[in-house]
Amino acid sequence: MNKYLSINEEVKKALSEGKPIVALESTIISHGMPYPENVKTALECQRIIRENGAVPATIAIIKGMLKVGLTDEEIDYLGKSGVNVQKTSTRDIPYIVSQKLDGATTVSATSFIASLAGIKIFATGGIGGVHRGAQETFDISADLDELSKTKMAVVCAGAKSILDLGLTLEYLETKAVDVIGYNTDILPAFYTSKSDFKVNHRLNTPTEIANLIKAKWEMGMPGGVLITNPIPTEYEMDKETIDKAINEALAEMDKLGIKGNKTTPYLLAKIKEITKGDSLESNIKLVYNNCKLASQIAKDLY
Ligand code: PSU
Ligand code: MN
Repeated sequence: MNKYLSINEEVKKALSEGKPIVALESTIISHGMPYPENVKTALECQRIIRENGAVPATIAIIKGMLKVGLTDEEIDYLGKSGVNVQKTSTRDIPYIVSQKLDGATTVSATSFIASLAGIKIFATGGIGGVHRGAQETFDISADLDELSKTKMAVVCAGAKSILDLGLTLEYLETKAVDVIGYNTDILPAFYTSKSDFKVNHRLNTPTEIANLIKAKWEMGMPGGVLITNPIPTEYEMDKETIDKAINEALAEMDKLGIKGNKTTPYLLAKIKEITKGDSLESNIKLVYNNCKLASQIAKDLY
């Protein structure tokens, strides 16, 4: 066993018995949502995964240990600490580990740690991508490169238009990461079920998705697969309202000069403020929907 890795008993047992496991990230807890909704959502995600026949493995770094499966107390601690816990992307892992610090892991760092533990699939809300204006700033999330290197199937609700969706798709093609639409031809845009872009391939059942993932890995291809799952239409936001909120938030961010890894958390909080909490409600519902789909796919992966 990797001396940096600490896997809880439930996940260890599931790994040894070949039971389906679904990983969950922790930046969504500390930086993605306010307290106490963040903690409530994280616990409910675990419940939904169990209800759908899989074992949840929420991932973070605690006192320098790569933790696979957190206690409720650890989840509460990350939720309460919020942005005071270091947002940890893959590049930050060696620093956090060697300094024995706590880190909330992003999609990239969570994928890396989950795959060390032998987990194959991971549910989240939204992944990072190519930011608008990346031609100037080079701001491209490490989530995309991690997907090209690490064997992890990531279930998300597409990408928000705080990102440049067209460039995000191009980047993923360059990196040989397939973008699957679950029951849709259109790339979902997180708060809304549709965008102006198409996914690469549409698949209509969890089993077909699992078969694609298995085919990729059984052929020895490196990297993961991105599964985009549209927010259920009853929970989606009005396109005009959310576009306006996103543009307002982006303009405010430019004015304040916010850059780098503070961008995504700032925009999420600002959009929530502008929409008076509606965006948070949609965000929570789409995460639950992704936990369910990831569990269904997981059952065919193991
Ligand atoms: N999108 C969300 N909620 C989140 C994130 C993205 O709707 O919490 C987090 C995820 O952890 C993701 C990270 O991996 O932000 C991407 O950050 P960056 O853009 O700095 O790479
Ligand atoms: Mn970035």
